[in-house]
Amino acid sequence: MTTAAKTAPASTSATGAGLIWFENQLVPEAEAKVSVLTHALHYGTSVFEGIRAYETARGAAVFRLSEHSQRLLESAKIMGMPTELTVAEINHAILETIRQNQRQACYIRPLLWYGAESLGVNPGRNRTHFMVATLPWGLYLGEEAVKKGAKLITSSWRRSAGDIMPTKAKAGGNYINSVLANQEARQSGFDEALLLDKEGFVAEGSGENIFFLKEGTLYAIAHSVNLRGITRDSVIQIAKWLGTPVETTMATRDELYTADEVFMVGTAAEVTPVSQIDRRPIGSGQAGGYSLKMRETYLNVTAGRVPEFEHWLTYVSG
Ligand code: PPE
Repeated sequence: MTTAAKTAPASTSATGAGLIWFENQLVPEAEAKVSVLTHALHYGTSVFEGIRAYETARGAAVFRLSEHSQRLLESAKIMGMPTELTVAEINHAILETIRQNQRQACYIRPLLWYGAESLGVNPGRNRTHFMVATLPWGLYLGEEAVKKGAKLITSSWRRSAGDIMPTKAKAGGNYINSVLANQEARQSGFDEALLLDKEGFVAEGSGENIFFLKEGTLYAIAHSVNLRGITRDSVIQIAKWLGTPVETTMATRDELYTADEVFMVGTAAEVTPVSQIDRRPIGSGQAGGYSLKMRETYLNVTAGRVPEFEHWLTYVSG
């Protein structure tokens, strides 16, 4: 891989992405272009990751970098999408993109996609392309949701079933389900959608895994059609370290209504308390004390302030 960077001030792009790793070199966002006949644009045949880098006392650090790169390759494997890329090469591209854009904290979006070599559903003749963008993203669900708790509404869209879509793959096409659910929730005045699976059990948010607290035990929604979230895994480990009993469980929506606290987790959402579901207050109807403590602890972990979890950080400057 080469890293022949062309210089471009971040301000030249609308998204603020600045330099983008495109195939195997860094180019200004305006030059990172694809054909309108790109297979992924027509059929959603892409796989992606969402990763965050945080500012620490030792400079920028990527949170759980290799786990994300590994999941990107697993998503490609599920899709039968050929790639020669290794975890080390993906890590390298990500770290180099952060370095060349001189980011302290950012959201990182790697993507593998089928190109414009051929149109038609059969992807047999399409090549797999690779890019990494770094974006200056702040709070995913807004300041108010973080402080006061997010308002959720059960979506009229069910989470795709595992025999209809490969829900463990972070595949572009899967996200039509999330986009529809999120759009419906937002247009109805809520912060986020709660998606049930086709049996009516709680699956996840449009881009977050769900936890609830009841009588001192923290419950993680069991793996079924939800994404195998890396934040979910981090929160389980942090909760155990805090001495909280943790269980995984299936849950119906009414179990969430009567929980003491509910919160959502994800790379973008980090830890976001939930104050209301389907217009019913959760607990006190405010952001819960445990949820806020978990948010604070998670942000301390990502900032490198908790030695027990420092192994989750990859420092950009090495
Ligand atoms: N469920 C879904 C459907 C999902 O998209 C995410 C991440 C999660 C759970 C949490 O997974 P993890 O990030 O590994 O803890 N959602 C990403 C996409 C957000 C977006 O708008 O794009 C994210 O948080 O980066």
